[in-house]
Amino acid sequence: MIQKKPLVLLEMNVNTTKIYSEIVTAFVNKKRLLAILLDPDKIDFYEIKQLAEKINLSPATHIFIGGSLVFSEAIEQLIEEIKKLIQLPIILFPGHPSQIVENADGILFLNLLSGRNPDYLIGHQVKAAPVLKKMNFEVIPTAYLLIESGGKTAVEVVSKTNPISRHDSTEAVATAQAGELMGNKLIYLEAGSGAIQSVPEEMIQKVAKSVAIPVIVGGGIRTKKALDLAYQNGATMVVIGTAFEVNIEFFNQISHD
Ligand code: 1GP
Repeated sequence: MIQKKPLVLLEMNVNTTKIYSEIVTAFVNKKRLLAILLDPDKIDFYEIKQLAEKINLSPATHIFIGGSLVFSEAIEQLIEEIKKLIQLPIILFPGHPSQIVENADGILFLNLLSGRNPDYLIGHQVKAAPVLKKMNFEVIPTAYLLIESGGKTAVEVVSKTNPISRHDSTEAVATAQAGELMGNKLIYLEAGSGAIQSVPEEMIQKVAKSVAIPVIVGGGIRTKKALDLAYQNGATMVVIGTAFEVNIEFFNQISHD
């Protein structure tokens, strides 16, 4: 006999694809999405108001929260403060299952497919899954591909994985396609936070053409030109963190076309 799902579970599944639906709409309509990455370790809580004002005046569409080393209390507190000042969707971009907190709007459920470390392919996901199933927020499975960027990045060190060579678009395409076929809903091409070189244009273009799901590009984007090129080559969303941390006036440079 087929058991009926309790109503409460059905209700939990309603409205849990809003963030992804909006990303797909942008993908279909070739609209540009911009996520600002906030790392609780690097943010001065006294300057949040000024930061929020800049974000509210910028073309930013999403806030990503995460970092390689931060703990959940700091993340929860940062989200609480930001929610008072900014209306944008807040998405967890976790480096570890311990960074999952309930007051975000959603989470990128990352699968580090460029690497061969089982912890980042399935271990952390197994730890996180029971926690996420109890939470009523959106979980977006994301194929996460680390791309060589001219130096060792925090993701490389923490995950103990090798990035895909920046000259090997064939490997990047095959990995992205495997990610799509495994059921991931997004491809994230990551050069690493503070990367010396961002993901090569040609690689973005080849990957974006090879899959039917939106591509996110991040890491080392510091100029309006690099931002525009990422979109022109097929990125639906670009993620920027360091450029704003180093120079808050960078918001002014990207605010007007
Ligand atoms: C890192 O892709 C993001 O995960 C953003 O990188 O800090 O270099 O902008 P940056």
